[in-house]
Amino acid sequence: MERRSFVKTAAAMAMSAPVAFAVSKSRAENKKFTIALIPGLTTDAFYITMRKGAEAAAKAVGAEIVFQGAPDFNPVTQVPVLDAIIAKKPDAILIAPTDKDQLVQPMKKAADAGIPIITVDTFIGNGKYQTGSGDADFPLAYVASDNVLGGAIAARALAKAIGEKGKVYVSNVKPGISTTDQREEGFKAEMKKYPNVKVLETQFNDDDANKAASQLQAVFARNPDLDGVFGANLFSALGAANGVQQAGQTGKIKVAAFDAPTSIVDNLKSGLVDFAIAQHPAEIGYFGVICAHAHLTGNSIPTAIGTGFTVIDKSNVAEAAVARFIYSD
Ligand code: T6T
Repeated sequence: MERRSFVKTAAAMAMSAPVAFAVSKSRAENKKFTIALIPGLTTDAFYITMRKGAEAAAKAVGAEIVFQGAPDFNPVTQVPVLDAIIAKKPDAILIAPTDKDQLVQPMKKAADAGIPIITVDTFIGNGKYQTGSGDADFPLAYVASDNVLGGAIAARALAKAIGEKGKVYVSNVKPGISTTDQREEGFKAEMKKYPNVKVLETQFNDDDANKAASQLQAVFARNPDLDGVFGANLFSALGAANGVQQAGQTGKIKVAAFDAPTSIVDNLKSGLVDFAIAQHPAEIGYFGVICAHAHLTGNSIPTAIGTGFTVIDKSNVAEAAVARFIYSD
């Protein structure tokens, strides 16, 4: 008798529990969440394209995106933007932290305020989240390109372009940015496989294309036998290519570009740039929002999502399936 009533109660609970869960879950699913997206900087075609992907996902799940960032790629200007966003209490924050270390404490404030935080494009700490180790593992997920692989792809293609021998260097932004650090790491590791290619000292340009152009000319002045340059992000590549053109070396100094702004089309066609490694920033924005929304509606999410690359050169730049990865302005 006792046993029967226990079974009955347990059965009744089992019946009612999913109903209660379904009600609260569907309430969460029906809520219009506000998801903030803080880019590395606002005027970069890479982040403009990421925003489009984020907006597309937000439309699909009925969320709202607040896009707010700084005018330059710099923790000093990004942290006040983050603080202002935290004060607005969005339901979740997607952020491309502009420094691996300097953004840890400012982002922790968001996590401590109960705002779920996901990093897109760049990471903090070592990029391994939810491990229970270190002080920078609190973001829920990292959605980005595999930047070590991207650097290795650049090295292989540049080595091929220069006949696997000669002098090259990396035009990079500044140390401390996870993405560009990893690209340089992947590039140098892969170049070790080409014993006849010498990698000269890296030139840091602070994300300033003009500086990257002058540096190209200075490196060329010191090394008239310079064969190639790897521009490790959009402004580094654009600047390095301009430097090659200003030095009258188009086609002679090979340019490997990371990122694919619209100007890349003309640069590939004219032979100023040999190939561009396009990231898929719209995918990063899209899946960043999907992750945030999944978490907010009670679903588990992966701690890392890798998005792809498309290598664009003169031979395929006109193909629609390739050209769709050129960034929006
Ligand atoms: O290359 C992208 C991005 O991945 C990197 O973190 C910073 O620079 C860009 O935004 C291009 O300018």
